[in-house]
Amino acid sequence: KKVDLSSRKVAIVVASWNEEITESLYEGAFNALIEGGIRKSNIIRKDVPGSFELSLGGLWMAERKEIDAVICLGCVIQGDTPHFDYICQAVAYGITEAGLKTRKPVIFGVLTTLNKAQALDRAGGKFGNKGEEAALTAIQMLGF
Ligand code: RBF
Repeated sequence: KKVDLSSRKVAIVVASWNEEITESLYEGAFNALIEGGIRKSNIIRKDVPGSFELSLGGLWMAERKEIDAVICLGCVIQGDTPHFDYICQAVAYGITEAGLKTRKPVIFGVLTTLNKAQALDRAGGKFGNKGEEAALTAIQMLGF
């Protein structure tokens, strides 16, 4: 049974770091939301500089009364990021906290890969599109 999501509003917060990859994640997420019955006019995009800022950007969007779910998209590449573990841990924790604080689904759509090739494989490549998966997760949670 399909839930009616036509009046639900979803925010997508996109990190600009590794933009080529996060744009693909965004496309995947956007298309999956439309496919799932979310209206184009009910999808609100916001950009933040890097994945680290997804925590606060995601929280700000989740705090908005009209927003029902938030999808956070980013890409942290280990080879380029000496403090990879800190950023990944911080954003995982921050996104968890944003969801629990606001009692809304705040979805973790952050790629954490060893290199760019692995990221491309997961952003519309041979392992699918994790942005799309994040959107399907949001849709499932909206139907909870
Ligand atoms: N942000 C990302 O989303 N992905 C990255 O791979 C990434 N690498 C970074 C590497 C360094 C050395 C620094 C200083 C920042 C990096 N950031 C990355 C940005 C980070 O998420 C955040 O925007 C900045 O640290 C400012 O808070």
